[in-house]
Amino acid sequence: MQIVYSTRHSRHHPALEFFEGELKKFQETPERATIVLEALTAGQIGPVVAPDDYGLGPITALHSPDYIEYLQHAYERWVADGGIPAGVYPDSFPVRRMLHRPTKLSALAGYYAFDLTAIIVAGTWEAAYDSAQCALTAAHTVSLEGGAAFALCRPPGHHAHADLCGGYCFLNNAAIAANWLASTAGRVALLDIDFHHGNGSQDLFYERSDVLFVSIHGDPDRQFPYYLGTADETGSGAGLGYTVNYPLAAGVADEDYLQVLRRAVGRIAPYDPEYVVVSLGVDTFADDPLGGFALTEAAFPCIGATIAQLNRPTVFIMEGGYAIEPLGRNIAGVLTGFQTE
Ligand code: Q9C
Ligand code: ZN
Repeated sequence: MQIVYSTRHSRHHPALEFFEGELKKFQETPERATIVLEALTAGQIGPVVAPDDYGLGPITALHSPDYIEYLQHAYERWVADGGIPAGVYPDSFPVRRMLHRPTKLSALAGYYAFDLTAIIVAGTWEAAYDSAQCALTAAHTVSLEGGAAFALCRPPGHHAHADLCGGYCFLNNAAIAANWLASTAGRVALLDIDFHHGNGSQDLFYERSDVLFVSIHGDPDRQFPYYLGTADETGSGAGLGYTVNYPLAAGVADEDYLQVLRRAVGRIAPYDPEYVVVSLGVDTFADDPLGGFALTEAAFPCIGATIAQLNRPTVFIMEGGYAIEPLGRNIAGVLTGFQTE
């Protein structure tokens, strides 16, 4: 299958993030993408191509123009305002009834974010833009040729809302691809198997029936993103019944996880989607520093094979996975399992 990769991801490289009460090394590193690229190349998964440029249209179809304008210029304005060169960090958040949109950059940063991990550096916009273009290129290929493609997206996307960054995400690559496919197809299924709930994707499609959102993730009562992702969130309005969440307790291992995945796939099949988009995070792996499940390496090919049973044109979008050394093997495992099914 085609692999879409842009070298410009490396322009997004914040040094530090606030983690469990301390400033720690930023975990969503450029190395993540290069290690996956190496594993996919070594495993001969398919040809590697650079993304085509679909412009801003498919991005602003989901993200608000003021948010996009903010992302494009935040860093230069921050530095001009006397901010530290390390990156744009929010200082406050407009929670609940606090609604004013301020001009001071550290406050505007909080206005457009829901946590402290979506740090904007000089090259963040270019990296996020290309990440979205990788997703669109993979979607376009699959719409022309069928089969499957893998977008090696970095930064990831599934936590990003229409006008909110967070969880290392700026532009919602999977949602942008799903929305683009849905504009010509009647039905698209977005299956999110990152360890964390895809809060941004859920919110973007919550009132729509043309994109079925199905997510398996750590129970948000204990796990990031905490404030969304419970089983009783099922969509609203025209979208009622088109959001399906499977929150799981910590410690879930291969057999139990695969059983839930089969149930999720069984939920997608009768929807009869023309395309499947997969938010592919492998932070479900036992040793992941940000995950809480107990999946072994052997689970990942089974995950790919289970998704293949839908037998639909499928776009894989890279999301999380922070155990660096096994990251490439685990992504390659899913794609190989899918291909050999
Ligand atoms: N102590 C993705 O996998 N920090 N994002 C959680 C928990 C944010 C993960 C802190 C984790 C975001 C795409
Ligand atoms: Zn994740």
